Amino acid sequence: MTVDRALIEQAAQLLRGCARLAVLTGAGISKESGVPTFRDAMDGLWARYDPQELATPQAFARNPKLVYDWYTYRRELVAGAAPNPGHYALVDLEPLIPEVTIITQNVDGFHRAAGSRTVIELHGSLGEDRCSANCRGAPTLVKPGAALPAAPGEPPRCPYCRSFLRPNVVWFNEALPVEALERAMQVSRSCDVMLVVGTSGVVQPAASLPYWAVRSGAKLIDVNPGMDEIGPAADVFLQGPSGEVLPQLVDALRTPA
Ligand code: BV8
Repeated sequence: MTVDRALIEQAAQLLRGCARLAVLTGAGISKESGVPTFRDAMDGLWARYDPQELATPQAFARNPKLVYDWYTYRRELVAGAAPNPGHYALVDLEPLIPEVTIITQNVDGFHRAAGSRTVIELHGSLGEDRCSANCRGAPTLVKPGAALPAAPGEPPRCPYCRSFLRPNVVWFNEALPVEALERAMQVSRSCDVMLVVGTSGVVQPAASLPYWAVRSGAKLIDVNPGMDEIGPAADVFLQGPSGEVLPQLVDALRTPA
C-alpha cells in the first residue's frame, strides 16, 4: 500500500521542528506482528467471546480459569511473535528527535523489545502475573516459578496468601496505574507533536490524551489504515498500515527538506 508521499512529507515537516515527541500506540501497531487487535474477531476457541467481556474483574470473579486461560493464549501468541517494522521505526526516531516518549495501550511489551527507551505502559503488561489480592502491596508481582501450581479448573495461586493469580494488566472498570497515567498526561500536555498509531481512539482515558496534546498546542499526526476517532482532529492523517507508513516517515525525516 503506497501512502500519499505529499502527506508523508507534510508529517515529516512537523517532526523536523519537534523537540518533544509523544507517541500514543494501540493494538494496530502490533497487527503486522501477527497479534490480533481488539476489534479483530478472535479465532478458534476464543471466537465466541468479546474481549471487552473477558478483560474485566467481573469476568475473572465469575470464571477465573476461563479468563486466566485467555491470557495464557494471548501470552503464547505474543511469545510466538516479534516487533515489526512499525515498532522499529519508532526506535529510529530517537536519534532524530531530542525527546521521544512512547505511551502505549498495548500489553505485549513489543516497544521495549524493539528498543524504545522511554515507554509508558498505560494498561500494564501481559508478561507478569500478580496476586489478585495484591497481598503485599500494589502490585504484588509473582514470578512463574514462585506460583503455587494451579489446581484443576483453577488459575495458579499466590504463594503468600493463596489468592488466585491474575495478569498484571488493567481491566475495564479498573483504574489505570496512577503514576503511568499522570506521566502520560504530563507528556501529552508538554509535547510539540503527538504521533498516534494504530488505535481506534475509543478506550478512555487513553483516548483523551491526543485532545490534551492539541489543547496544549501540539500538532497531531494519526496513522491508521482506516478512519478512527482521532483522525478528524489530526493535522495530518496518514492512511495505511503502520509497518509501512512509519518507516516511510522516518526516511522522509532523514531526508533534508
Ligand atoms: C477506567 C488491557 C475508571 C487488558 C485494556 C469515559 C467514557 C466512556 C467510557 C469510559 C470512560 N471512562 C471509563 C470508561 C470505561 C472504559 C472504556 O473506555 N470503555 C470504552 C469501551 C468506551 N474504560 C475503562 O474501564 C478504563 N478504566 O476508566 O477506570 C476508574 C477510576 C477509578 C476507580 C475505578 C475505575 C480501563 C481501560 C483499560 C482496559 N484495558 N487493555 C487487556 O489487554 O486484556 S483496553 C484494550 O482495549 C487495549 O489495551 C486498548 O486500549 C483497547 C483497544 O483499543 P485499541 O488499542 O485502539 O485497539 P482496537 O482493536 O480498538 O483498534 C485497533 C486499531 O488499529 C483500529 O483503529 C484499526 O483500524 C487499526 N489497525 C489495524 N491494523 C493496523 C492498524 N493500525 C496501524 N497499522 C495496522 N496494520
